[in-house]
Amino acid sequence: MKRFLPSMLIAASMFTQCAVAVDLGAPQGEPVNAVLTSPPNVPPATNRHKPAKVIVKLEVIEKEMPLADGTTYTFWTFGGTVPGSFIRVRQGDTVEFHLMNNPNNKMPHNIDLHGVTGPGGGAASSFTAPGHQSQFTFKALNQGIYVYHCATAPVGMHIGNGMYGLLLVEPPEGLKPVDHEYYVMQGDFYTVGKYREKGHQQFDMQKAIDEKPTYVVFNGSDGALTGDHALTAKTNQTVRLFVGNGGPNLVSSFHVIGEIFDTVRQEGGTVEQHNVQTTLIPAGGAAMVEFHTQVPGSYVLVDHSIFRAFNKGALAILKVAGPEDKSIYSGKEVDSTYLGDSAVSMQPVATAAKAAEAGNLTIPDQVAAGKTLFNGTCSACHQGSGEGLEGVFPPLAKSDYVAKLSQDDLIAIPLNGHTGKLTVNGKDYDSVMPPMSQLNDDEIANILTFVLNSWGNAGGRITKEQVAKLRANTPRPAGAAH
Ligand code: HEC
Ligand SMILES: [Cu+2]
Repeated sequence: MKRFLPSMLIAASMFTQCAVAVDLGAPQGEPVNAVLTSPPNVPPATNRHKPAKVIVKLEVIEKEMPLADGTTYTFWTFGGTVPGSFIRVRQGDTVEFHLMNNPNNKMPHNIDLHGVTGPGGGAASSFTAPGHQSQFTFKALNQGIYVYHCATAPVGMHIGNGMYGLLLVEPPEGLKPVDHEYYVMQGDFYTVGKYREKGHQQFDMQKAIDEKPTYVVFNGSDGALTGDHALTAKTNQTVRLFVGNGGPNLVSSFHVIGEIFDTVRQEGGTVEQHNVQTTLIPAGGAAMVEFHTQVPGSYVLVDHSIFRAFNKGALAILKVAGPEDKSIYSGKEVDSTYLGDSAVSMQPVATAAKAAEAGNLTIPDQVAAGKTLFNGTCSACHQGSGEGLEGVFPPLAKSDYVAKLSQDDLIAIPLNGHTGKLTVNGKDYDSVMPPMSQLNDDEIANILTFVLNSWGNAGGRITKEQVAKLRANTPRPAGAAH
């Protein structure tokens, strides 16, 4: 065995040598137009066995899109999406690249493709003013999964506004066929307003320089891959994720809760690593991960720097459908601990935000939005039914304690927390409710309006102005968020 190992190592290193930069010769046959796809879709395999000339046409579009429900942002995009269009070629292909800068855009842009061998990865040859286009050609010498991004000054701002995507250079023999391929890319965003603050948000340069993102998300927005937009698969299938990290600042500790990666091509390289729980994806890097699905249910994709998942948006869902396999897992859907409010549609929150902006927010709007938010935050303790847990978490349903409180004292509970004795419906509680001041003014207003109008409580309404006033006039306990 001892004598056998070194020869295995030599064989492995010979293999990797064959797999690095190679010129497979001149393109053959008719030029091919590359199929570009929007995330989370991946173009089909090239299924080619000879190098070709591949034409890629990518348009830069500056556009307003949602960053969260009720929150918009002016993204700068490659192909109209964040991340940008997925590009798939084969090792040895000669790529004729056309970059168009939409005439309605305000900024010049260019592209640096990490799969290009040449100064700037194409950046210098692709600098393009609005209403113009540029063209350059490169040969894809190395296989792998590569990030591309804009590299126009200020580079951080262009990347921070969503200008990145993935380029797959298939090995000459192609990738092993799988049942599903998906395109997932993490990015950090910096806004003047707080996380989930409603309305149009501006880029915050100082937060970006300080590397203190407001949002860390997959595929360009909070909830881009949750609810109705979740990724899907069936049991007994193989899933391959192309996972990129656009940054601009953060490194991703990419993890799928409840799955183990059978195979990871770490950093997008050629060496395969097996049986991985969490893979590190650098800013400006990518990985290919593969796993086999056995047990049905919801699998949560996260950046395991976990506050980013639950408080900044870095959370996506893969729904696996199929029959239970009790020999592998006893059953029961992933609980709300891991899903939070992403298990439900956030549409009511967006509806309420729109109504508030238009100046016609109704109590039913607030109740619907508040219910959604309650289920992601308060329900962990007070339960979805509002009944609480006897002796531990007091009920909010028909609470005689809530009924006695002034509106300001009620607002103060989620805003500043509560400690010490209180009696609800004849039962004593002496515990701690942590301040939930990371919630915005409108979120607290909507949650409390929902509580007041649910489960037999007396009704009433809390406005975001009331919450804002109390926030300004009362101190947060030490350690609480703003
Ligand atoms: C981590 C668990 C936890 C979470 C989450 C939580 N609470 Fe509480 N809540 C408590 C506890 C414990 C008390 C009692 C505190 C005490 O004994 O001083 C309490 C008390 C209350 C009370 C007053 C008592 C009553 O039942 O009428 C209200 C109102 C309330 N919480 C509202 C909320 C709202 C709204 C949210 C969500 C924004 C929330 N809580 C989230 C644990 C929690
Ligand atoms: Cu740009």
